[in-house]
Amino acid sequence: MQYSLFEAPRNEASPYKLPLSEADVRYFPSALSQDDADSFFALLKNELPWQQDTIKLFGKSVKIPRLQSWHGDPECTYTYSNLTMAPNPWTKSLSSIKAKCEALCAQSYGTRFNSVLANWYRDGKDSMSFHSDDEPELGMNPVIASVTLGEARPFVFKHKETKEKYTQVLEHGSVLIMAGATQSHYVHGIAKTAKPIGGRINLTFRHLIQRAR
Ligand SMILES: O=C(O)CCC(=O)C(=O)O
Repeated sequence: MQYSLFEAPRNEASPYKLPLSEADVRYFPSALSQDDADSFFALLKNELPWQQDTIKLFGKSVKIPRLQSWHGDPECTYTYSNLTMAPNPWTKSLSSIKAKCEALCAQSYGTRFNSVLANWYRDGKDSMSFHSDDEPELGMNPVIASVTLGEARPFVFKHKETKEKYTQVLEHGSVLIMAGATQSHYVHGIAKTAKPIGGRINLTFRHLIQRAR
């Protein structure tokens, strides 16, 4: 059977493979049921210790345009843009969503996640600038599972050389899995919008490699 972009199968077992060259990105629109997605959104919004971190950009300290919370196994300290984050412990909801993401990854990648970056986009003014998830502690060709709860937002991929862009709207209860050479060839981000929109929680589950000290 053939599906157009807007009729992609909405069942968790059959992801939509994004048409990106030199990348492996799979989108599961309804990975979580509507009820689970609604209750995880309400729970995480209240239970995570959200904070607005400051990063160094061109030598200047700037507040990032969103709130975030880093969680993981005790050894999973993470550094990006000169910001070092010690992990908060797993909560019951985060562990349960992690298990769901691992199940989606089981057949193709067998990835076990040991950490998650939670992002809270309060409204359309909050955003994430273009970047790749290519920190050394993620290793070569990392598998990253990205969960959306709340307001749907366009997620844009931009090829590092051709500058070609591709947009996938990430919906409430969806999971996007980025794998293979995706991070080597693309940057990704979430743009600001002037539209009056609601809040969105994004969870990016990662596997950090522990290096010998
Ligand atoms: O909110 C999103 O979907 C993007 C999150 C992201 O790119 C990241 O945490 O590295």
